[in-house]
Amino acid sequence: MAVLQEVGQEIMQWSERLALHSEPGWAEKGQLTVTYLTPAHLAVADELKALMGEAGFDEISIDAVGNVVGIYFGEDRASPMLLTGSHYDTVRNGGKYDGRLGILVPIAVVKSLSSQKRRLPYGIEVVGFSEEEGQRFRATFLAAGALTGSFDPAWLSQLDADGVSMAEAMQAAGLPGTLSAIQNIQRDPKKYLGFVEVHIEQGPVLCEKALPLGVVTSINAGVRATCKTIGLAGHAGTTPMSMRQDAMLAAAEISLMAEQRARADEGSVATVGQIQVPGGSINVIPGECVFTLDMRAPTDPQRDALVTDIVKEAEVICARRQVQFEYTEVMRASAAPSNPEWQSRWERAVAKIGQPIFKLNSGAGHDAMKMHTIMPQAMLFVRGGNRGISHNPLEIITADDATLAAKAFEALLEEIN
Ligand code: HGY
Ligand code: MN
Ligand code: MN
Repeated sequence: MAVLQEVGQEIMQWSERLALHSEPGWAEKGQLTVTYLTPAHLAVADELKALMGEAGFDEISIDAVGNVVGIYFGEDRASPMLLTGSHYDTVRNGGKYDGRLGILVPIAVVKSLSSQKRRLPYGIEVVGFSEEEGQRFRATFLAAGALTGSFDPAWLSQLDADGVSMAEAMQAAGLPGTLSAIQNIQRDPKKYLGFVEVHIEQGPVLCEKALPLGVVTSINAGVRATCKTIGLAGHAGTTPMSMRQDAMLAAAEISLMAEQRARADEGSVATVGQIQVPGGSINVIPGECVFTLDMRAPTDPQRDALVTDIVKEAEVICARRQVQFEYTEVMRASAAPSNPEWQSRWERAVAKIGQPIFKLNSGAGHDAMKMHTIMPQAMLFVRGGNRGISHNPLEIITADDATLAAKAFEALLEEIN
């Protein structure tokens, strides 16, 4: 197989091309926000379709949940497929490489194969997953969920911040927006060799080790929840401190408790990413506070203990403050250990291109953890610059590391026999 020369520059250019599309209110500030089925999201899907066309894919389509699917057949169209890809939606004011790098690297490798008119004993199916971040709707891993048969029908009637249901958003985007159409795109694992995903590390380890690539051993388990504390709104000037049922202070105490509890474990994390006092006023004691909890750990039992302890202590805090506590779990994902054979294929591929083999687990969630539920999977991490910062516009990689990722992917293909 021809060695991919400096394809990294092209991948960086493609990343810039996708990053041209951002949502109003963010784009004007030069910030990247692309959430599920907005006009910016649809524009990115079109760009991915065009890139796959330029790369010589045999079949390109957009499926019932907005995934962009490119197929490059093997020697025989009936050959089994290697499934790969990542997501193209972003968090608010996110980075250009989270998810997208994992779509662009396999596109670059298929482009190289196609330009050599080379066919492998298996096909390659690249999926640009339309939704992984759970931003517009509380439906995380929605796209991978559709492919694995775990799309929750209740998601279709979920409303976004503007009161638009997911089904309406789908229909407005030209998608069927029906459960039957979504169930039709479930993948039959028997047709696939497995799932591999290239992704930026989104952490500081590879940067600190001065290594361009890392092989993922496992993806951490996670739970996300929306919470509400309900106290009693009151006059900020006349209500003595001893007579308050301050919903925001309860939430604040819960946040600090969650931080302390997560610190108590090796590898556990807990984050309050959103918090607000709906309809609050500067001179009113908050009667209500809504906030989110994101809790993760390397194993399911450690995660479950973290969640149980935080919820139990939150209830104690609220009882003491005479505040009600409401907790709604919106996402639960089990830890996803890499399939040993696919992990060792990545290790052999990294070694083959002359890079050190470094193994690490993933604190971030990925589409691979959903695909894990129906087929063997393993991931390759690419070093992030700026100490691996991510979910932040400072997220950055180098063209050289992107080239190495493409070469490792190409070498992985040679390991499949
Ligand atoms: O939150 C995560 O771990 C991923 O970036 N969606
Ligand atoms: Mn992300
Ligand atoms: Mn991601």
